[in-house]
Amino acid sequence: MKIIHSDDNRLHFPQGELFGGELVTPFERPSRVEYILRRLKEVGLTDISAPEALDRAPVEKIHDAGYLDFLATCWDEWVSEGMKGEMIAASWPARRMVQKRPRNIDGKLGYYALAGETAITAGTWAAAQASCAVAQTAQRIVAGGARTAFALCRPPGHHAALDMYGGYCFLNNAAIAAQMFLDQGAGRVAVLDVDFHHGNGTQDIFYDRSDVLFCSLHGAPEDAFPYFLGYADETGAGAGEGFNLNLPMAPATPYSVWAEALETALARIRDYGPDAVIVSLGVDTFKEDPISFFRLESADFTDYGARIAGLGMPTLFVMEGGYAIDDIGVNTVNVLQGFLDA
Ligand code: SP5
Ligand code: ZN
Repeated sequence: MKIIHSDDNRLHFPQGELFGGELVTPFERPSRVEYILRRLKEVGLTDISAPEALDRAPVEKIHDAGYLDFLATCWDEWVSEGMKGEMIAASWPARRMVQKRPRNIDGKLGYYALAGETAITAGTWAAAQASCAVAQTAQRIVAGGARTAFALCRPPGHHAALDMYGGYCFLNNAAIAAQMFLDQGAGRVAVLDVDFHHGNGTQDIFYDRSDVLFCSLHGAPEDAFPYFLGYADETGAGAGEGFNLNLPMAPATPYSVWAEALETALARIRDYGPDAVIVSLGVDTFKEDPISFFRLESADFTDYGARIAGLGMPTLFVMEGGYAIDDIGVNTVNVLQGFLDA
């Protein structure tokens, strides 16, 4: 299987993530990619290449122009305002406040942030664009007739919405890839989000559309980030009614229960009959993940990779989360091997 990866992911590595009232080394860090690459090579998945240049057109269909301009210019503006640290949002347009973009850089930061844990640094925009190019290049491989491809994206994307970053995400790589399939002539695309966290960005982007089915398995919003989206009663709106499936699950959910939810999602995807499936592949469902609460074991990742293969559909894997770094390589590659060996 072809694997796409960019060293430019390293350009995004903030020193601080706001966690428990402290600034800690971010869970979402460059070594995640190194561990995955090492494991890919160990098992002989060595068809790894760099991405082609970013195509801006599908990015502009998924994200707001003002938001993209903000991402491109915010660091320079922050520095020129005399700020000393990394960009971390601290003020939001909360309930009963005005949803207007301020002129002040600190205000703009809160306007475009959906969470405060994610810092922006000098290299963030370059890394986010490289990550998106990785997804785009892998998308073209699947669109060109390959059974599958793996976009080893970093930073991840599924929390990024039309005009919001956060949850370590800036550009919604999976959503942009879905848009590309449609622009190239696909009638329907399914996004299967198996990251521990709800893919709020992807859901929001396609919520009122029927040409993209979004199915997500995740920690219940009462208990898990992003907290403010991901309930089971969010089923789509307008033309998109019935094309959003949320399967939230409780703390300590074991694989037996998770796999049942996966079968529910797979049945919905079969029924939908998409031309392609995009898997938002987060392995933070692992029992040792430091910020998540499901109980999957490494062998379970192989098992569910095979179940996804059972769809028999062209499948693009797009890397999202996973923070148990010692095991991230094995768990990620197990999904791919489970798929390939099915
Ligand atoms: C792509 C992705 O996986 N993003 C996840 C972003 C999560 N950010 C907020 C984490 C808050 C974690 N609080 C967990 C407490 C654990 N004891
Ligand atoms: Zn996650």
